[in-house]
Amino acid sequence: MSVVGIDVGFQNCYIAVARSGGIETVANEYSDRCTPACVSLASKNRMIGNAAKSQIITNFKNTVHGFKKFHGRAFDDPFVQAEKTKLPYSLHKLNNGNTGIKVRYLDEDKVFTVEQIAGMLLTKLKETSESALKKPVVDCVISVPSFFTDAERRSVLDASQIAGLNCLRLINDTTAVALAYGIYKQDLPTPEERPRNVVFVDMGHSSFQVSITAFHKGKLKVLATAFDPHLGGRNFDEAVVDFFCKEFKGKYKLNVRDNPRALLRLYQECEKLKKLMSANSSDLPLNIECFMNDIDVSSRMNRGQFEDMCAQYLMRVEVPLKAVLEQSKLSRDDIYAVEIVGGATRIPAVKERITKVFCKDVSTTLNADEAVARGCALQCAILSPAFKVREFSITDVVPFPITLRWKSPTDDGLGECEVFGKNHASPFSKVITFHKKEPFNLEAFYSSPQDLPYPDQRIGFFSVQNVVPQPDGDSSKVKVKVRVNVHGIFSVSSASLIEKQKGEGEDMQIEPEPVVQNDSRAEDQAKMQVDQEGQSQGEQQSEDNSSSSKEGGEKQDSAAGGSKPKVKVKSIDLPIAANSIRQLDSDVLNNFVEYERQMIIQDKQVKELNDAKNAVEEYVYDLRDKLCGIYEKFITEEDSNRLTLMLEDTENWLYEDGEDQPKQVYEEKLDALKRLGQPIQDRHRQHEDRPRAFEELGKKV
Ligand code: ATP
Ligand code: K
Ligand code: MG
Repeated sequence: MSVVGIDVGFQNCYIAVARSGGIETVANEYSDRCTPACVSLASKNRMIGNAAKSQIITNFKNTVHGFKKFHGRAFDDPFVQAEKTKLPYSLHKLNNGNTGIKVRYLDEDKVFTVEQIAGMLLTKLKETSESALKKPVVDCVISVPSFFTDAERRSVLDASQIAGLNCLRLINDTTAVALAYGIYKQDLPTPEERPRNVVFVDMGHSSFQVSITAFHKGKLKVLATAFDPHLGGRNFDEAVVDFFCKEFKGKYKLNVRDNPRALLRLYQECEKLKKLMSANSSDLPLNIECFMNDIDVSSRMNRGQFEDMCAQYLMRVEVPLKAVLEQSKLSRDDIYAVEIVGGATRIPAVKERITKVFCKDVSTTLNADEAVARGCALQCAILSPAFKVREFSITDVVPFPITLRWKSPTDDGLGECEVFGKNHASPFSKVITFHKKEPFNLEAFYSSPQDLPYPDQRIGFFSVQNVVPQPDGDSSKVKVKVRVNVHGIFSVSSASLIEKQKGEGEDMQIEPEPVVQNDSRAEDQAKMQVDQEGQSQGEQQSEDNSSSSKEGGEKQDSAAGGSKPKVKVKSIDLPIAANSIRQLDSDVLNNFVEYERQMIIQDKQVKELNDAKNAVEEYVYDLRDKLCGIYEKFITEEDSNRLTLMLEDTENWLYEDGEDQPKQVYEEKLDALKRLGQPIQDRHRQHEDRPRAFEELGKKV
């Protein structure tokens, strides 16, 4: 099995793998360790990553980037609608209300889902890791922002499935960073000692995330997370772009915003300028030739001006930092270090704000670009039975409180209860005991909509089926297990009906309120390794603890357990029908998986065809060079002229009739040329080998 960690950024993706030497980040075919989160569709194939990025301006309508935040979002989502006006490509409302991306592909209008586009990107990242590891890659760990809700997380998992990946865990960005920080530390406190509390700050292109994590030897526990989901490097780019748009309007009478190509170019140049300003406080030039209407534009900016125009964004930096500190109930003196990662933390003014809040210099001991991917690979290594890695337990947190509401079709016993509070440990399971005579419905939702960076509070609907009264007409005890799994996704994972045995009746009381308890094994859950299906091993055991001492919270059970021998109870599993918000149908998902496979084949065929065509072209150039160079002495002038003419014909053919031929035609063409070129090459080689042979002979003598 493979050990691969993938950081899918809004702008930049990184891959880390485990090899015998340890964890390393790998480079793609462009020798670049960063793969742009970009997919470009064309009339014959797709380009993904670096190749797609180079199409952003030339093929802007069909080059998709900045799509990470459309995961699990409805087309009518206010965020999607706001982004739509700024995008060079088109969005489209899908039948199920989700966000679709409309492009031209294979000379047809085509609408892809976000999962499909993200799946394409993951296909590329999968291929890159496969060529690094020289074996097929299936298992991996993928990072997501800590503020991603269930719908967003499920959408990322669907994308990974489309790409043929088995995501063992979706791990929060800042938690991956914490793991990359902690696992190699030899001097972490022992269990008896006070923990080492470290703040992790990640500002990427689109978002800002913070966590406080407590470390002990062999384990980390996230205490709290906070975020500004809409603050990142791109806001700073926008501020700079906005400034120059206004300036160029006055200075050159250009309406840059009306010209998508010019605007995209300006974005690229402003991002470069922004990065230069991080290293340089003096006045820096911005020059773009032939920018619009054949006009060259030029201007200047310095760091001071930049900070002024970004003041509104810089102000927002301290908000999550203060919030996370408050939630953790720690004081600044309790903080051991503030580790920063993410490209946008390189902005000096951002660093200053962070330093100010914690009254502590920020540390940059981690690789700002690669730490997330490395943490993902480490988590994958921990989960992989085939890979030996130091034991390290990870306890994450639930980012938003989750409430469960219940209702039976006939009784009016409507009720609700918060099952997971903010910063509750995750993954985690709880058992809720109900007393019901008939099937009932549960509805899960995020209970603090004001903090939710997502417009829909709902998580999912679950109906607990086959519930019947006891033979004596009493309500049955129904135990429902709810959990937040390794991916940070909530579900009602199982339900069982506890059958009352004869003679037990006197002890049974009808509880007016359901009782919520931690699953007896759930506390250990964070310590447990997680298997490939993403379920903790403990959870796979059957639910057989209905009369265990853990049930002491319920009066009747403790009475039964205390004075009499343990009551034998029979537990019957109940089916649950689940319906989650924005969940893709499994049929639809399977079609996407199949379609992705076809597109991969198509891309491969196009690549082979191009390679065959390029081989002809290369041979033509190579042979022509050599005919007037090293081969000159090995061919008569007449033959050389004839061959040169033929090469010229072939070259012309490549641009005319030979522009678009089947692979076989190019292969035959190459063979025909080689038949003529080979004898010359042979004569040349023989000649070259002869003196060497003499030398060898000389040595022997
Ligand atoms: P996200 O985490 O939001 O999904 P991402 O992971 O793709 O996004 P990163 O790769 O961490 O983002 O950071 C990219 C951002 O960092 C871009 O806005 C980029 O311009 C910015 N950036 C990179 N280097 C510098 C620098 N030297 N100075 C200022 N900004 C920089
Ligand atoms: K990244
Ligand atoms: Mg990132």
